Amino acid sequence: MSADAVIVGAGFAGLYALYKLRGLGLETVAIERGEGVGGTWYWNRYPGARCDIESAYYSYSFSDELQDEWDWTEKYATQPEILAYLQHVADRFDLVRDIRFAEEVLSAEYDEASARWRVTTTKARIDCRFVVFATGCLSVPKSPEIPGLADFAGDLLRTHEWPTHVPDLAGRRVGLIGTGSSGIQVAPLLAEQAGHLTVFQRTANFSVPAHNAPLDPVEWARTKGNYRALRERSRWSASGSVPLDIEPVPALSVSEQERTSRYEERWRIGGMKFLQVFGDIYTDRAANDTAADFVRAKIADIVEDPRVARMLMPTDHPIGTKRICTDTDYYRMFNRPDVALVDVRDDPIVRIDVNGVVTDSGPHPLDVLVLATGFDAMTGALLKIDIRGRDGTRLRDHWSEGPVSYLGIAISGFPNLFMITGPGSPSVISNMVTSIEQHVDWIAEHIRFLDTHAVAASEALPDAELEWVAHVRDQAEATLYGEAASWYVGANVPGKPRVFMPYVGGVGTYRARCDEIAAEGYRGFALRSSADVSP
Ligand code: NA7
Repeated sequence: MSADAVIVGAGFAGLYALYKLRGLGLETVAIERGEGVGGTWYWNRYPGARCDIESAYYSYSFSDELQDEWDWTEKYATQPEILAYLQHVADRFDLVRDIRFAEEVLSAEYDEASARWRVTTTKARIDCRFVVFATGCLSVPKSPEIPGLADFAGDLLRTHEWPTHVPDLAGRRVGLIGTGSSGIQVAPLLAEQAGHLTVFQRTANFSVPAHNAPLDPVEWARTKGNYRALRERSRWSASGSVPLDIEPVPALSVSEQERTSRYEERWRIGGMKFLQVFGDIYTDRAANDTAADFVRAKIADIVEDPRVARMLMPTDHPIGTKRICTDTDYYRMFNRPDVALVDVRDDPIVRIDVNGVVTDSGPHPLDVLVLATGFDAMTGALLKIDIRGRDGTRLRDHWSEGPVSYLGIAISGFPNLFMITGPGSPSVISNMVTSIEQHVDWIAEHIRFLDTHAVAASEALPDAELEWVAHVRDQAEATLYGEAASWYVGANVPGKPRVFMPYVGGVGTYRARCDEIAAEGYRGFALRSSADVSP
């Protein structure tokens, strides 16, 4: 079959891309591995799964009608509510008819002569002009690399593909490996249901209380009344959400008392904006230490057993350089008599066997084992597909030393291929929905430009790509991000090249840069005329 454009994925990015490309009059088809829309929010159905960005902003802004008609119920929406929202969007804009579900893209190969892509899926071959990867940044799970996993005789559950029928946990011994956002969200709910919970922690993470609550109707009405202006502020902000209404002065420019009182105030409000309270948390280690010390002191206050509290205090990375978690009663959970913490740096996991997890100190018998061990972030989903560009160049080879791209959108040697929130763009450092809309809008405008200028193929120039990669690296090097062995640098996947992947210069700055490049007739792109292409 043939189409003008193939979109890979039907999560937030794929759905909007489908809406937008269809709006350009392109015959567009989306391929989705799941049996329904939703992407991340389709797969990650574990108890406690929620977004850590406020619902009011973790949602589309492209349609005033959609925005006006939808009401969120909580400050931070749960996975079922976000999934219901995406299903509503898919229905409302009649997107489903162009989505092929339960189908996976295996390869995409570019033909230079015709300037077209051949996309091979598990069910079909599609010949198309444009291919848009909306594959998500955290969609390919990472194996925990622990020997014996397959031997475990109990129930093995994974947060990223939580089953619809969950075994009853009442009275059972549950183990949890992984204390990133997923582990920290699921743990308190496992503790409530299980007979006993053992948390196996490798790296202690900083977590701030979410203080989730039902949305106050008066406040929600006020947000909706001012929605367009708030969205516009988000688009030009650093993070992609409405920033705090305070001057972000350096942390050490105020007295200790003032600093503590500002942290206290943010802790009471909760959420990821905790770190926005001062302007230099991400760039100055001494400033960062003040925030880290504050959170460590909170852990000491909340957790009754000083030994457990110490184990929970992160010491190996500056706060925020691994994605900060938001939680509901995570630290308090460790005061329960039926919850234990094992620090696997001190007491390493040796193997998993039929009965449970075996650490250096001995066996931990379990009935249920939950894995929340993370993802092959940002590049995993793209490199899983055999993508071959001009002259048969494989993306895997082009990226053998880490991902390189122009704007995180286009790749040299891969004409008419676009990534949504690819490595080199703000993506995971931002409110993803804001970034997704910006990328999709930019790509759609680019395609419109190609059509109105009789351009058959657009390709990032190698120099523009190198320059962009250097710029992304320079931005990161001006921050403390490099001090953490995080998934932002691929450190969680053995053998993955260590390259800092997201663009940390801010969503607004990035948007301005993209707009500037478009205004200059797509500087940095080679545009091949339709006249040069064999019909
Ligand atoms: P993360 O943040 O990558 O967390 C994965 C966790 O699993 C992390 O604590 C890891 O420790 C731990 N892990 C991974 N492998 C092992 C092994 N072998 N043994 C022990 N512990 C292990 O993934 P999440 O799903 O929680 O969150 C991903 C993003 O989704 C999040 O940032 C939000 O944006 C939403 P490590 O830190 O590597 O030592």
